Amino acid sequence: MIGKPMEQALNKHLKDEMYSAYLYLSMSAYLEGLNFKGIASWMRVQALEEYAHAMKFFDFLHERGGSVTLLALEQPQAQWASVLAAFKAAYAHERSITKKIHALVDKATAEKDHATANFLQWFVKEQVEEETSAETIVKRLEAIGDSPGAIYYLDHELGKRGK
Ligand code: OFO
Repeated sequence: MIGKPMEQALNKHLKDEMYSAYLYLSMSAYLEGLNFKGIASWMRVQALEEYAHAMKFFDFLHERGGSVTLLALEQPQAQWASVLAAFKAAYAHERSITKKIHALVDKATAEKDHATANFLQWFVKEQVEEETSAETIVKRLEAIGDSPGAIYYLDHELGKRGK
């Protein structure tokens, strides 16, 4: 049975993962508005992945005999200055999620909650991938600069994700 402080911390993080989904869905809507259908689709797939992350917390809490409490989500930002600005925000968001995951690992270790510490290892690994994928796109967009041909090529390429 999971302890109450850890139950609360995992419920808070479940919300953070749902917020990640909400934020990326908002970015997807922004990108649709710019008519970058492929990049918008990439973000939409990312939002679904975040929902799946949240559900891992949902299921783990139940498996451990804990309760799930769905907390209120903040309204995400809706506009960014550019596609690059949106991806820089996504990269910064992933880095903040990594810090939160690491803090949860520290908490689980301090409380000798080995089951939770083990569960969180999947997320430690996942965050390495999440940061890399956001950072790679930021670097590509920085290299592209104002070249319309290159950004439409990227739009086409990112649109293949999940298809
Ligand atoms: Fe983007 O990895 Fe979950 O939040």
